[in-house]
Amino acid sequence: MRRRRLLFSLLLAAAAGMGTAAVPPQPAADRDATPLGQVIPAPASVHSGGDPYTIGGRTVIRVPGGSGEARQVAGYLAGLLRPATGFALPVTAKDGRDGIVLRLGGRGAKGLGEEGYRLTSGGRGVTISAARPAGLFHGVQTLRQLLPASLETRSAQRASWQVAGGTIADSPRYGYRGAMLDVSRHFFTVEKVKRYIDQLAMYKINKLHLHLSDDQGWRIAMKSWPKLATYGGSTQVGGGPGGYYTKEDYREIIDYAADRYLTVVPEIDMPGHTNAALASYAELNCNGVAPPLYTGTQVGFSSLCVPKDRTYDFVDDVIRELAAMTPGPSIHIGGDEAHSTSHADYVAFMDKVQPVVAKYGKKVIGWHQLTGAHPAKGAVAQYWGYDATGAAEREQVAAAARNGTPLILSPADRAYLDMKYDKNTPLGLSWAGYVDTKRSYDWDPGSYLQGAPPESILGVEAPLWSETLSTSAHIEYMAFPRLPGIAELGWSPASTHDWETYKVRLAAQGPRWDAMGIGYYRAPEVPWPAK
Ligand code: NGO
Repeated sequence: MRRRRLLFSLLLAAAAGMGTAAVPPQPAADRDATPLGQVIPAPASVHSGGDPYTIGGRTVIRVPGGSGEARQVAGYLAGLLRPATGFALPVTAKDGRDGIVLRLGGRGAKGLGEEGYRLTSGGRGVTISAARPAGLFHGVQTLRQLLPASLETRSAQRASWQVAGGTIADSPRYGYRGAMLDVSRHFFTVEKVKRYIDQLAMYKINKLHLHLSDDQGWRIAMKSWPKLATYGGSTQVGGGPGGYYTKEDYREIIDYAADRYLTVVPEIDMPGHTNAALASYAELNCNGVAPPLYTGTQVGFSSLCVPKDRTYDFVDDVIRELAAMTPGPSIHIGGDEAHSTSHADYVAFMDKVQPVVAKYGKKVIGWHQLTGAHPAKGAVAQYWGYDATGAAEREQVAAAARNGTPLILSPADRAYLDMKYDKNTPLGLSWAGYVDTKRSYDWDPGSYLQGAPPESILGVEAPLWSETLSTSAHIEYMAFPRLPGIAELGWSPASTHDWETYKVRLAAQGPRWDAMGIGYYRAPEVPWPAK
């Protein structure tokens, strides 16, 4: 009898051991539900209380009424939850109060706007309500962060999939919350861009600005000027093979972004930063001679030939083709660092080019140097100055804002993700100084640019220039942990702004990034949990 019992317990122990191998023990941090509101960006309003909801094997995802877009968000949510939980989580159009409910429209959605949502969690389930599918999607990102970090592991995990009880009502401070990727200095494949889009969507970024052309490479196929991509895109910084997006590739990026509620803003930088185009077509040069391709990192040496008519055939063709393949409302025409273009030529060029963008049904965005010309009605300027930017230049931008040119803020010593964190950062640049994680977060877009009315600020954008970056690992090391801070400045009300509490929420993202394979920089000013 005793022997049999011993055998039985030995067998049990062996089985438990096997179980441990297949399903790792639950990490300590996973045992308590994440406090409601412990997410990035900070929600506009949080009321904690009541029972938590635990996602289990019988949980269903409900899309009452089941509009196509809401169903798609439900499918996305199921895709996030199934691998790590191991639950079936069927999506159903049947209404009910239990499980996870994604509810579009109705009373619960009042006052939430285009992107807002309300998340209510209690013993029987979690309901996300929104007026528009984008709101449901953002609510899903909040729900995701309320679940244990091991959710991000792509294989079954043992954890308590608990969502704290209470209500979040949330909508963004700004409509423009962007991230820019420079795919010109180094080319990034469609897969790499998609990976970044997934990361941006987690933090409710809603614009992906693609810097598609520069001295070192032209990255988008143009039927009317084919050599731009095939020749102008054939190299990159350091001399590698470069690359470009076919129209199908570009479409794929746009669709992938749209499924995550990001709009693509394509940029063709003009009249400077154009060596790749000038090298591809001799006729674009004032002297009729094509310069060689360029693989260095200097700026300000190239210019389209402003007096030449052929230049405007080129601009018209490029904008026409780009507008036709871009569903978003805006085209970015660059306009920065035109050091090889006289001021008079710069103004003349912008006077001719902005109407072309309008002719093809798009709105102009330009770097803030555009405010030194005549910004067209409806044009938007993107401010990328920094603390050392002169008062006259700042005032020129502020005056334009007062005169009706809205602004996107990307101060280089705050929002540029390519600036080194400190002197030891192995990647990145430092012309605007070092930008540590606190500095990157600790400013207010509403009052940042003196003299610019708060209502002229459309939002913020975090540019990532790629002179020194060529892999996804490089992108992620520079973007994390700074990107979530810029995302929060774009989304959260100013009243939530507080470094001391933000850094705690930021630290809680670390294990999530570990689970996702994001090699982030462990900024010393953030209290990361031990690995
Ligand atoms: C500047 C410059 C870019 C560089 C970047 C590097 C702008 C708008 N123009 O920003 O060409 O790549 O700095 O930080």
